[in-house]
Amino acid sequence: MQKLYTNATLVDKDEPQEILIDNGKFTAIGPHLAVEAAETVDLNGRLVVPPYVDPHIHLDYVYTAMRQGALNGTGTLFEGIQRWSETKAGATVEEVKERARRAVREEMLQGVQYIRTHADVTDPSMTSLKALLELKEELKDILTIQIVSFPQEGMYAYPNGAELVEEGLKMGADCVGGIPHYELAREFGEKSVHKAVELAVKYDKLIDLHCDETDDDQSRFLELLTALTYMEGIGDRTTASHTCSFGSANGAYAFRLMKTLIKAKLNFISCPTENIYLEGRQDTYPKRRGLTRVKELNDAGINVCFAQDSIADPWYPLGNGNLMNVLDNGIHICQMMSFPEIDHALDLITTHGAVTMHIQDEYGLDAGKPANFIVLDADSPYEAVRCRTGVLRSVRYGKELFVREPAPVKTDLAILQA
Ligand code: 17E
Ligand code: FE2
Repeated sequence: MQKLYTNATLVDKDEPQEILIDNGKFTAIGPHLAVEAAETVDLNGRLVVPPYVDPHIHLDYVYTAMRQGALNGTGTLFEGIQRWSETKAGATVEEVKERARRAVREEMLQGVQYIRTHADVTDPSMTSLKALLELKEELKDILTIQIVSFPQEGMYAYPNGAELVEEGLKMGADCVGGIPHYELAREFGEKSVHKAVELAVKYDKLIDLHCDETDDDQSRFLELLTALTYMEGIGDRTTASHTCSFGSANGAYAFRLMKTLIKAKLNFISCPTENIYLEGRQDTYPKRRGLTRVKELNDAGINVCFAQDSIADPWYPLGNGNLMNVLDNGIHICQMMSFPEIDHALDLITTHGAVTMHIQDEYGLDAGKPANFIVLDADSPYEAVRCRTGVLRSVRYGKELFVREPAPVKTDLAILQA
């Protein structure tokens, strides 16, 4: 059955556009399609963009921040890992799924249709991974989920960590994870990066490492990850998450590494709300922001995107799956607010995330691709970002996942009326 959306505003198009959908796919997009569809929806000039992508979240950790013993008093990454380690025992597949479902609901109701989640595999029972694999299968028609086999407590710092990561890949995880800056010595961090690349090649998986999530400017695992994946020809299938230390690196070092990052086509994920909160904790004043060089990476044409990372877990007490909030924080912290940057800011939570997830062939508003999109309550990208606008509609394979009416306001005051 054909369905036609009319009066859509699209990024970089001056005229209102029509969007024709048939059989779950976009069949045509243009100003005057001159077709009679079985059903027509007037979008009243609202902005249509591809769905939000959250390429980095820990769905197995969500809503555990208030648990007995989980409180992170120092607000540091390392205490977060310790508190998680002390409180993670005893989880069941059903309990993890229950929490993950709640987070998925929050994210989806704010326009997310693509999620890459980490699953902690430093747990011989593999409870997190089992839960998230089941959830991925259950939701596959309405939400794309990728799973990272992630050794939260280290490939080598945790007994058999590397074997557990490999086991996770055999069980069906999509990406190899790692956390080199958490290993007990630099040499083990390096060994874990080598191992991650070796496993990715062996099992034909993507790579997404928690890499250099520290203010220590001597933490330089990004350099090794880039070199190894470049030499294997899999840089574009590789993601460096966090890379906070790159924000503390000296200019001469960054200048040189930047060249290799471009050659390797590496992807970057920054989690602005978490890292502005977790980093800078050993600084007095001046206090560093703790984020990687998002602006400079983006200016160099390197693929960089933003992600939520946490919803109420031992690392971060807030978070609600609202990628617009993450974006708003990110562009402030990274000083990406020239008018052209604001006009393109939505890329950081849409198309750039899709490139990171390596799903660009099926993602975007193009004829022939799945008819997945969201409608924002704004008539331009600038207004959407300025007003941190909400999502009015989320469409997946041509079907409405939800429609939200803007809440009515009662007032007699002329000044408050449009
Ligand atoms: N685990 C980690 O290593 N780093 C983080 N930012 C979170 C979990 C949220
Ligand atoms: Fe993370």
